[in-house]
Amino acid sequence: MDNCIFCKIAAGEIPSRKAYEDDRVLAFYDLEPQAPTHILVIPKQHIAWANDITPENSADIAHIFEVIPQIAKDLGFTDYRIINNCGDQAGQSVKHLHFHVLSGRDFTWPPG
Ligand code: DGP
Repeated sequence: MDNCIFCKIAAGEIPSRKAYEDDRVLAFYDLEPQAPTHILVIPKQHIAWANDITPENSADIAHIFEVIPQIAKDLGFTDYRIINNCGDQAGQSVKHLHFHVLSGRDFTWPPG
């Protein structure tokens, strides 16, 4: 999608530090890490937010949740937090669906 920064990262038009890539999914390190390890996992196809997950595209989202444990295993961590911010009030700043995977420190519950 035009003017989507994460589409441009997925297409290789904007550089990123990749943690994992296949034909449907890209994982790359967040520019503003909130934990010692902070990775963003995105579907390569443009899905704006979690509200746009449908039966037609949900296989790629399921695939993301298969990929995340593989990334954790490859990077050598077992404990992590997965976050999806859906919408402005939830703090979604980039309107391309992404899952934050954070690891390497303690996390509080409930989140702020
Ligand atoms: P959110 O606030 O949930 O929409 O998270 C967006 C995240 O994306 C935020 O933690 C910063 C990160 N980010 C924004 N632009 C870039 C970029 O160009 N490259 C990388 N690696 N991360 C980015």
